[in-house]
Amino acid sequence: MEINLWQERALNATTEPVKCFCDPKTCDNIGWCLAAEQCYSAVVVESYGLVARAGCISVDSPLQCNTPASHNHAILCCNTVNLCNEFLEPELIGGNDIHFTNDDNQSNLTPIMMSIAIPAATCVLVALLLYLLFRFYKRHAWKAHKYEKAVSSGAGDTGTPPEKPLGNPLAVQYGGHQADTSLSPVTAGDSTLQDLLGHSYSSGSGSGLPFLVQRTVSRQINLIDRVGTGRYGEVWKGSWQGEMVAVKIFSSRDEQSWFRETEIYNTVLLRHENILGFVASDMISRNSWTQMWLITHYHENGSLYDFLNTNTVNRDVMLRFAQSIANGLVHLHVEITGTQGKPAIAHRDLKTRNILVKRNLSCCIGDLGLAVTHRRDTNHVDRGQNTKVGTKRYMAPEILDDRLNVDSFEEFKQADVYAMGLVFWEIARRCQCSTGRVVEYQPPFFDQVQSDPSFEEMRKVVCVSKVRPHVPHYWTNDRVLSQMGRLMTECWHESGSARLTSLRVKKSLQQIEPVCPEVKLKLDLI
Ligand code: C9U
Repeated sequence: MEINLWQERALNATTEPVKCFCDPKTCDNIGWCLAAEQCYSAVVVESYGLVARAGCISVDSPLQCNTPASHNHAILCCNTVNLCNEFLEPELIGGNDIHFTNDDNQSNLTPIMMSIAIPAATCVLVALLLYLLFRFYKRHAWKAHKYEKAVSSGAGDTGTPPEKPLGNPLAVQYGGHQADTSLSPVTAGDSTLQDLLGHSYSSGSGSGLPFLVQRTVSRQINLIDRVGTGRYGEVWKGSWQGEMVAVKIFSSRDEQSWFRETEIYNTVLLRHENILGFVASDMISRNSWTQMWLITHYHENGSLYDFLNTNTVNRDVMLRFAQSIANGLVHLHVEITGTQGKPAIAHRDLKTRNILVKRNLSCCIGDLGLAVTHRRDTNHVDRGQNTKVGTKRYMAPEILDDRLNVDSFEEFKQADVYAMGLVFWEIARRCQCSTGRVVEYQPPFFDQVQSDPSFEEMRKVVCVSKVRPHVPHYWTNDRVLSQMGRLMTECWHESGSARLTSLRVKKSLQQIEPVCPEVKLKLDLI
């Protein structure tokens, strides 16, 4: 006769102490225990969840059989047959929604895992926070270091920059609100920019004011109108103590240009009527980002590009523009020795957008963010750290086909003269002169390449097809226009060494007779 498990257990119950099913943890993984009296099965609510317990009851057990089911534990006991508690299922009061689990390993793991996971996650978070703080600090410290280098390398500095920004940088407000300068240690008093710049000029510093004065001035500026925006950032018309200034706020992608321009203006004495007049340079921290400002004289006529787009010119204005640009370029290109001297500078991004038209209708050259300097005694070409390249449309053939020797300063100057030739062409197209004809403004190679041409596009046009801007035949009908036409062709010669030098261009332009010399005299007085 076959007997089943229950019958076997029932038989055992009469002869031996009852054998109870026991959860492995309590019974060292044996799975059973021998009870003098009772087996139990219980559900207990622990802090980490519900656990099922099973085993043998003794007098000193924390669980006893006669306790009624409650909301935090329930127990059922038996002693009828061996392992009688295996399938007992006690229920908590109101515990229908509570999941009954028998997985002791899992329930024991939960608190262990939590005790590891929470501190680990906290550590990771703290580490991440420290890393971000470190990066933020490093970035600012690095910028500040470069700023100090760029700004304070000029002689005549009145001190080292303080640890905290002077004044309240956040108080420089957009839209014409007055900046809070109450904390500024350097007061500009009733001085005009002219007074301040005149003093710094004679004190032998670079082109700018002493470092702390630059900061003070920049933080007293009200930004009035945005007059330009582009990849470089923004240009604002601003006012300082009632005087107009131009503020270029560099985009973060172009911060190298700000460093370079700040460095050049602060180390080189660059006061010249045909170079955009420098006022101050500043780095302003706002929350988590930094604004880089370059403050210059303001010219209400805007850039030569703006001017030619909306105006035509007569022969005298054309000549005036060309002569002043050549004068500015000569001043950059020449090295002057002595205490008031300057290194030779090549611009590397000459174009109508970087030339400003002054009220007296002469021009001045701005944007020295790419400039390279050269000193004859050491024959050292200093290209700065800027990885930016010039404007492709204005690049000389030797740049486009990568032949330019970057250790040769002469070649940088020749590339500037090529760009100046293109600028002359843009101006001459807008001169009716005595021909009775004038054409709309167009940039160089407008008929060859798209807007924002690629390097390769320009190379094909300028180096492979050897195209140059068209010099119209009707220009030969005018004495000044035809001379201008000849001059520009000599600026954009294929071979850099065959081009005129900027000094030669300047002298050639001086030899062209103005149509109305008295107008020139009047304009010179403005
Ligand atoms: C965008 C080219 N640019 C112009 C100026 C500057 N870049 C600049 C360069 N370095 C430092 C500071 C500024 C600049 N602009 C002016 N004046 C100005 C006046 C009117 C306009 C533009 C510029 N208009 C643009 C077209 N719409 C009407 C107004 N002065 C000095 C430098």
